[in-house]
Amino acid sequence: MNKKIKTVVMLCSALAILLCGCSAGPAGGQGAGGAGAEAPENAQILLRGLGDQDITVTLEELMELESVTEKAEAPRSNGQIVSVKAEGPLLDTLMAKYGKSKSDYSTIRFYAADGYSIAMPSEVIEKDDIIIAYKDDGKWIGQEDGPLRVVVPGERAMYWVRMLSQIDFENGESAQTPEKLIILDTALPAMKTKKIEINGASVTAAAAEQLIAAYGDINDNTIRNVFMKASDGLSKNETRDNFMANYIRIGEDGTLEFTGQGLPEGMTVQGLMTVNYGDTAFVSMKQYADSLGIAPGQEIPASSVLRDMDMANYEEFEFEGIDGSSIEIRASEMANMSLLYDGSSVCLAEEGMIIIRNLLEIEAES
Ligand SMILES: Nc1nc2c(c(=O)[nH]1)N[C@H]1C(S)=C(S)[C@@H](COP(=O)(O)O)O[C@H]1N2
Ligand SMILES: [Mo]
Repeated sequence: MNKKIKTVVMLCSALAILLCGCSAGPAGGQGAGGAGAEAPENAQILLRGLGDQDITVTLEELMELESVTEKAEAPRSNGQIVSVKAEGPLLDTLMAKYGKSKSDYSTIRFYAADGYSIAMPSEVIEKDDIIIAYKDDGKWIGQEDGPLRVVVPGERAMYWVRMLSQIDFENGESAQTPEKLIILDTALPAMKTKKIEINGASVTAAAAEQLIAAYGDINDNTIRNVFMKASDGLSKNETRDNFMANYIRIGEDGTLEFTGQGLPEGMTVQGLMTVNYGDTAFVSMKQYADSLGIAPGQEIPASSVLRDMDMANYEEFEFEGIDGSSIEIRASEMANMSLLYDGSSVCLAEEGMIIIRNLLEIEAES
């Protein structure tokens, strides 16, 4: 047999084995055979708030549930695309095993082994398939992303929690109607700030806990969640503990960011606009003006600020400056009042005349 013919024969038999493997033999690749086919050991998640007791669910138990396989893509905050072919049970299927459904809860919070966590709001919970994926493209999900990853097709990648370790099922908390609004553009510069290291850079920041100690009820332990919004429309619900342990970074131009040493980057809130803590709300007028496309120096009607901060239902307000000067204004007299943000400070003005400089707070009178 010459060399050429020998090669052809070898190719033919290889092909025969391949064909045979495909049609009759054991499935290659992801099944019993292929590389990396071993299921990860000791993979499990903790479920809290689903029953009276915490529940541990192992990978084996997840694999016994009916699974789905869905291709999904989502943009990261940096514009890159995360793309997966997720395989695993739906959260619905897992919850049904314990006699519960997603509609029993207003918030579902996912935690990961690297300290990342995110609360999924009811709009997202209701409409979307939430997959507890154990495989991506037919392969077990590696350590960096798994062994379990949440995948929510059609939703932003921040909900796609890698290294899933725990799920908390929560009820009842949403942002309260504020009684008091603190103007961060005035409050923060007057606070003791710190230099903290973030990603190797030293930045100026105020401890969230100090901000709350100064303006909110720090001892109110009924408050479990803190609500944040950014000027780009992002809204976040953080546990009180997590909020308190972190910082509000103050950029050179007054831009705010919720951040902290050791806080996973995906949990930072850039362009922080509002914070709701119990019945105290905080607003960055810089960020608020940005979100509306209002240039510095332009008047913003006081009534629209109050409406946007969900404070339109009160009859009277007290406006107070950082120097203690104050004025009471009835809702019916609000038409001539406006807030002026000049790029650094905020004033209260009546028909363009400044009444209070460095406005610190607006309190609803009852
Ligand atoms: N465990 C964990 N999961 C996480 C994050 C994280 O920091 N830790 N970041 C989230 C954010 S903000 C994004 S945009 C996506 C990024 O997906 P990728 O890590 O596959 O690139 O993961 C999400 N899941
Ligand atoms: Mo992100």
